[in-house]
Amino acid sequence: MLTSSRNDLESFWMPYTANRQFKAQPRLFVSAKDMHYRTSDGRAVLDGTAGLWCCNAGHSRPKIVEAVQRQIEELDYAPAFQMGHPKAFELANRLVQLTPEGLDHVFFTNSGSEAVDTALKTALAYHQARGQGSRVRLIGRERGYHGSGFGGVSTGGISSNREAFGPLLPGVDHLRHTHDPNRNAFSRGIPEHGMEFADDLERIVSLHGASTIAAVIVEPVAGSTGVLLPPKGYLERLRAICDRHGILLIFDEVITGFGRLGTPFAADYFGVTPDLMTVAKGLTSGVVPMGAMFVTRNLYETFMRGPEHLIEFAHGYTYSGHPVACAAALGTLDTYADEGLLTRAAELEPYWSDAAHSLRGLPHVIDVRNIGLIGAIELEPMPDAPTKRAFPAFLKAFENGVLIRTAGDTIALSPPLIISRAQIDELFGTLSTVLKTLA
Ligand code: PXG
Repeated sequence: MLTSSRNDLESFWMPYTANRQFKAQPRLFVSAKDMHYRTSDGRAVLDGTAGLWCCNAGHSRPKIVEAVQRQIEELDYAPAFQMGHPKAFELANRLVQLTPEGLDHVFFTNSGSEAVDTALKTALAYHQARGQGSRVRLIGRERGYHGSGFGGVSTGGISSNREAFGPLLPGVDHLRHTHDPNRNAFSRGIPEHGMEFADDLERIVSLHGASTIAAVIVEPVAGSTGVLLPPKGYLERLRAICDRHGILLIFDEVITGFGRLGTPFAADYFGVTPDLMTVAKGLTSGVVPMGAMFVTRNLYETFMRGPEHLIEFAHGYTYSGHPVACAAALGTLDTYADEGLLTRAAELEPYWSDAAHSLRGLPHVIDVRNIGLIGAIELEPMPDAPTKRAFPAFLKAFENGVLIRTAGDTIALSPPLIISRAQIDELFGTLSTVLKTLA
């Protein structure tokens, strides 16, 4: 039995966690069902964040649980290289029915970080295969998050994730982020102002030359740095500039994929189709680690031109398309289909938006923004102590039975897509109580 004494917690070096602070005052979940976690001291906690933006179908859902249990008994593992198993092909076929038109080939990974590194490598290798090997630059965006691999950290734009790790990948440049609270505070849905931020790409092309640029990677909606929305027309403009200059556009849909915005993918929501798309999280509703990269037929076929006995793309993972992950993903897709979850956020969006914006006017609230089933409440930072205001809100909400996330001084909400209206009320009701008590 795990207790909360300091010694029991010492060995595990926790990811993206203030280890000493956590271990002095631990918070442990021991079970979960549907919309709730249960803590080690027996309290139910409403999941306002779908775990880490991943449990889109809710927790311990029967079809997913059964699929995983059955799969482990039937086929625990099959070699991923030079061998296959039926569920990987079945899943690939199911997924490309769901993805935006044109994205019809899929490469499996085990996480979002791996999906991103896979996409960046694919972009480079694609240009090389077409005789445009000078296209080696990768363009990311300030405040972007693309996971923790070197590719994702290099194209990502979070200084605290970058500064300890040396020069990272060479030849990377960044667009400015699109968060502009002076013009867009308290937007409902897509903000009006800032389409012109996309023109940063033209400036980067002018600076380096289009013939040196392989790809641009952006999150359609940036999650990790506090929910940064694309202004009206921004993604369309980015797409047009990429087309003009032969640059590949990569959408990192690790957070936005699988119904978060009320459409299967953000590409559907915005009507902009990238050349490559990365997903993870909602692919298995967080049950088994899995990620994926989707590419267009043209991109895939470019790799398929050499001698047939040679490996076309020297890349992959021991667990690419792991049978248990594939089973979890198939059970997840069934659950999404049975319950209409990939479009449910669209039905709930007006209610969700009203609930979120009801927090306007509470102490320290300087912005509220929302899209699909994502909400963000930005708090005014304490003078000289950024991030210190929001974290106590996380702790107090947890004490009051609600799980939220904080990114800097922004509270981010992204519940499972099965949330009820009454639970939306509970989530924002608790948050409102908490905000009134903050220093
Ligand atoms: N891309 C994006 C857009 C992400 O949001 C990753 C890649 C990396 O995925 P993996 O599976 O390697 O972790 C992510 C992950 C948060 C939070 O609270 C966000 C993520 C992970 C943990 C916390 O914002 N995103």
